[in-house]
Amino acid sequence: MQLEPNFEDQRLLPILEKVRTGERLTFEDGMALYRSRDILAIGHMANIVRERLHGNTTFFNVNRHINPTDVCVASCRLCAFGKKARDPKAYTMSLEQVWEVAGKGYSEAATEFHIVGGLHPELTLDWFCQMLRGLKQRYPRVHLKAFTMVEISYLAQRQKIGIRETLERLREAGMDSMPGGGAEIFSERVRRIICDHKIDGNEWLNVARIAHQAGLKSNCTMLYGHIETADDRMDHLVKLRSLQDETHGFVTFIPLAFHPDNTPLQHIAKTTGFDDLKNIAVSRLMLDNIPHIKSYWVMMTPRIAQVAQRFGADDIDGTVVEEKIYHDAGATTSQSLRRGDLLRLIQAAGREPVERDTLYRPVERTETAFTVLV
Ligand code: V47
Repeated sequence: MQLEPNFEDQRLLPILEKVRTGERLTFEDGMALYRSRDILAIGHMANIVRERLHGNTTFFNVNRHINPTDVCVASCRLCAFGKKARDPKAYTMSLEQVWEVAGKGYSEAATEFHIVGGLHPELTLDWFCQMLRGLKQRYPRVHLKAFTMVEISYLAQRQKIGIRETLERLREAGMDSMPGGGAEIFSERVRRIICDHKIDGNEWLNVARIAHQAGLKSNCTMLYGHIETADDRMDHLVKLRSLQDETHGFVTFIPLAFHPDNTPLQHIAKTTGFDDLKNIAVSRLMLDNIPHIKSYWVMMTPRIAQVAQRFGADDIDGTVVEEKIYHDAGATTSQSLRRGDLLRLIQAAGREPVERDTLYRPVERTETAFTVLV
């Protein structure tokens, strides 16, 4: 029996009809969703799609973030993490430190290292290849999800070789897939203000396209809650959807709320729970060809990330262990959650937790070991 929802915003009813029949939503539909305050109606529709795709499952993983350096040649106004090399607070790990840090700080074996960092003017492609090789040697069963499209473009430019060759060399050294960061928002007007030193939106999409064509999977993100408009958000989502029609290489979309503290944009108010849930729901409804929507607990707080599991999200990210990018920007969440904490959050939301590897294969775990079930 299908329950008839009681929509406060009757203008959303034609969208409900499309959701029910699986018809693709248009840019204008997306704008109607962003304009509406009927969060329960929007969440209800996103939940229909989420349950159609993933039933009652919520995915999580046991992962560790590694940020080899915060030295960055760019000075993006959105960022509190990047530092100039001369800054006494800046750090760059040695290869040995990266390999050592990778093994620290969690009680259960991680299945994924999430590796991103600043655009360091001296670390070479060869250094990063050595880093990956050393990680694979020491942790052969751990998936290396490494380098944003922005880092790839910078490494290629410094090495004076193409994107494809840069990716091939990193892949040969052990890179298994790529995270979704650095996309920010594709609008050039906004990028000029929040991240004018970064590659433009087209180049981000172009690197993603080349990576996918080379057989690499990646995630994608959108940074919201700064100076962008609803039009900018919709434009970003529709561009990701178009590329995905072409390549099918995106695995997960992660909406990222801007954290203003310690950035030159710290006068901007933080996003609210309402906005965070709406972005999860709207992205689930618009990105009909991207399999997973992640509510990243570090950014949203565990509480909102949990509720998001009923507003379109099917993933809550992982144990993380050591998070720097959001914590430098004033995040008050803890740096790490234990596997048991994630299980409790998911179960309390009435969802069934499934531990996954990076590519969403289920993981079975005993006290000391894990097996990826293919
Ligand atoms: O690339 C930087 C953003 C990203 C700030 O792929 C900021 O599974 C908010 O991409 N406030 C890093 N955001 C995080 C990221 C990510 C996280 C979890 C999972 C995955 C995945 C990817 O955070 C950066 C940038 O887009 N960022 N500074 C800030 N002040």
